[in-house]
Amino acid sequence: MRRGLIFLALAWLICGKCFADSPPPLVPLPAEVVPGQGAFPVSSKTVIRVPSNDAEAAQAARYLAEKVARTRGMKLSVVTVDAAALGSSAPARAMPEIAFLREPGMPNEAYRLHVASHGIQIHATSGSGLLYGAVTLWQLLPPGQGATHIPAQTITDKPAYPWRGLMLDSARHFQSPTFIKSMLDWMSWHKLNTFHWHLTDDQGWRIEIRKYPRLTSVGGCRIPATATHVKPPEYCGFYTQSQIRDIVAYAAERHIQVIPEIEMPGHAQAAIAAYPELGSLEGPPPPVSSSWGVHTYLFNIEPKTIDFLHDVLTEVMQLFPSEYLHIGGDEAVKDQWKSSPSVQARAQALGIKDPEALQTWFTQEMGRFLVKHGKRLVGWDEILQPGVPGDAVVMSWRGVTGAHAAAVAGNDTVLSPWPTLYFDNRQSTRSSEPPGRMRVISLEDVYRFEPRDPTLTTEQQKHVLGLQANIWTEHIRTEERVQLMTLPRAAAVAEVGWTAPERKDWNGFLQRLVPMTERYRAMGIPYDDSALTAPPRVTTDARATRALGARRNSRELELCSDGVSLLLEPNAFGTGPRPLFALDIMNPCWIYKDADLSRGARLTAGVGQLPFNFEIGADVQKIRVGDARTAEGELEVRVDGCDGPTVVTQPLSAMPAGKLVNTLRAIALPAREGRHDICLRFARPRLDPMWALDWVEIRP
Ligand code: TNX
Repeated sequence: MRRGLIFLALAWLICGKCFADSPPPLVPLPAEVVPGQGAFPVSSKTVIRVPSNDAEAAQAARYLAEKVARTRGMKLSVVTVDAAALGSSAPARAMPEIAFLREPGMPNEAYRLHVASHGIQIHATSGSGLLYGAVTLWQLLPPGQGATHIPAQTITDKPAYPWRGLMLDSARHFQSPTFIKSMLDWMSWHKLNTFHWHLTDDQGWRIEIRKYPRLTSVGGCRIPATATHVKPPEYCGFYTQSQIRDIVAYAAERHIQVIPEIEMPGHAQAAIAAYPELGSLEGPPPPVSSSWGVHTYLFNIEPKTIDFLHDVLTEVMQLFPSEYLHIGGDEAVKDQWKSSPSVQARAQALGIKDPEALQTWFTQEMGRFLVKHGKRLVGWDEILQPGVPGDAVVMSWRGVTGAHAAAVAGNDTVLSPWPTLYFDNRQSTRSSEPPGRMRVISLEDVYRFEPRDPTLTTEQQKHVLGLQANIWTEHIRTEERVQLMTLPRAAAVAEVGWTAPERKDWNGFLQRLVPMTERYRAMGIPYDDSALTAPPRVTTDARATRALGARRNSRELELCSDGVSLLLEPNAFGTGPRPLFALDIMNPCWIYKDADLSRGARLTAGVGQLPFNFEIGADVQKIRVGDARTAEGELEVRVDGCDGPTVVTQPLSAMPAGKLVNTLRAIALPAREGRHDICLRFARPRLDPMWALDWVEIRP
């Protein structure tokens, strides 16, 4: 399969004309490609001409030149000329050249790229159109070295949706400004135009607010949770206002709008840790959280707190020119509001009876403030309640029903539904997948996501602005892993958002992705190649299971249940390799399939510990704990199912200091005829920490 793809790609590159049926090396697929006669020679002598006094055209030209230098080793020069001279005399010039030209009347972001043997012209009305023409032209040049030809053709192109984005969570884990810029750059290669930046959450406040320095000096640091006895160093990070301005300018050069998200009234624990008077309950202030999940801390609704939030938004608005500003609004469980006498009193004074209506009041309050400053409010789909501001944009994450309801109600909406567009889900079952959620959301799953809702009227459909994928980073600790989780799935998001649905074609996309991944490699950007390599092993197939061998890591075992199944790395505070535990935190229990017990067997296992740092509300009651008979608990082994009596129970001892995985003493399994599934779980004395299996080996 892979070889086939590479062959096709090579064939196209070498002989564009003879393989007229093979797809152009473009992602996303343009609206229309019409082949022409001949080819345009590109060499280091090729000149790019832009009209004088057209800064955006110059920017697009420099972008093209810089990309070609990186992936083709050629330095094209950019020359400005009088606009009138540019269009008319181009074909007559001695040297073939590339020209950027403004043409009135084209839709926003649209462009036309005309490649002929004597010259290339990129026409657009908008600056974004000029840039996208440059991106397409760059993609027509295969990565490699030196002079080459581009087959003659005319590409007429425009996007299906105006909102094609990615959300990055920089609160749970922090990424450097350099990384953010590199992400903006590769977003631009895909014609993605919206970067939604999740900057505040329970676990960290990451944007400098001059008026409230404690937001970052206190709210920007947390002490990570750990199961080891070593006291962990603080985890800190925030973006200064000057770094943010620099990032926003870098994005603007790539025609990417940056939409900041400041979470309220929930996901506010870091802010409340910094300024306890913002909280809803009396008592000692909380720490910046080191847990994941849904927290209970909500901002109170005192006028002073509203003023504080207005102040914060004022500074935020000065940094981000985008017309949109995201105020979160998700997962605001109302326990604290319900039990706070002062919140209740204030709600009563406002004439608001129930806590849900109170959140709507909160949203309206912020919406009014933003409108006054020429901005539009964006919120997660929880904001969609009677009374939601009419110009608010609803981001549908609990499936697509929020988007439907918003469009029907006349609100603009953006699709980012769990689980398909949640890139904290792994993309294959391969053992090399980084930590995250265990549900598999493959490249194909993302590609097949269909934003069009046929049950909406044409008028209502106009409210669907587009889509974005969300990269939540609870479990995505490093920048490299952000890349691995995002690419190439972001390419699928780009095509779903850009290409008209009737032109979408999974197999064609996979072929066009091959040159795209060559660009990733040429630019030094890591990506996940699971979709481009052999299909993963299917562990339910008995033969495949046996092929795993006697020793299997936890990803190769089956989980007994799928409550909240995660791939988790322990927090370790050195630089060495860390194990990766696959487990259901609601029920840590694994099945080793198909073990030969006919002559009895020896079971050995490597075990480790993880902190239980999950805020899951009342669900915590469902977790079985307190069933241990010894101080640290026992590993319980059962045969054929997890409900029967244990065949062996192995007491556990405390983890040796400095170790992340401990090998248990071998356990003898009694002889039984044939092959059996072995169930392994831990009897545990307490919720935190959790025992986890790293690997299991069963041999006769
Ligand atoms: C839900 S999606 C959240 C986030 C989490 C995400 C993944 C949404 C609006 N809220 O706070 O990071 O699930 O765990």
